[in-house]
Amino acid sequence: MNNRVLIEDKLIYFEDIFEKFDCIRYFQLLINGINWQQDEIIMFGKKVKVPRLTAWYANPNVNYRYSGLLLTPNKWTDELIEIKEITEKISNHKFNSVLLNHYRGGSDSMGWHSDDEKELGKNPTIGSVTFGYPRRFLYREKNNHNNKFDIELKDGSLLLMKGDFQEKYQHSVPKTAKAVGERLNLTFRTIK
Ligand SMILES: O=C(O)CCC(=O)C(=O)O
Repeated sequence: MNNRVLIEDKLIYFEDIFEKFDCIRYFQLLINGINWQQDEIIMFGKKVKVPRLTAWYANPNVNYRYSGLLLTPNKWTDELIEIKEITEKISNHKFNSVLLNHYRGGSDSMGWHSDDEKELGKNPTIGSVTFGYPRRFLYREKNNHNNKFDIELKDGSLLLMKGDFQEKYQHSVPKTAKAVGERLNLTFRTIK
């Protein structure tokens, strides 16, 4: 397993935390077994569909609020618990929830944001696991948008965001015109 520090104490990238065989197995189990939904949010007074599929799995009564949506938890599946335990071991942190994103192709995306909701507390540790087709993950300083970086998140990788990363930086997964395959992303979180 290779690990690369992108910003000291804030952003660490681990390549190949899962074997190829497990990447394929988890990808199939998650695509078919997760209760995917496409939420609608209000933007500039209009209802718009979120440009990806999402799902929220968590311990009982662990709800999550973002973009005006209240997510109530699905029950953990066996494979999500396995992936969570591997992520916990590497990050040395316990998680009680996961937000899943399914990018069906290049026009599915995630806009600029920080995971800084109150429920996550100060300096949250978030473990972001990728299965499937690699996509570019961009991050930029909140105070200086020209200070922008990117990293390609590969199949079977873990990106650990911690310390004041959410306070100081924003991140996004932009649309792409390239012919890309499907990608699943799991962000393990600890709701207070
Ligand atoms: O898909 C990704 O790599 C990013 C996901 C993300 O930013 C989020 O769930 O908040």
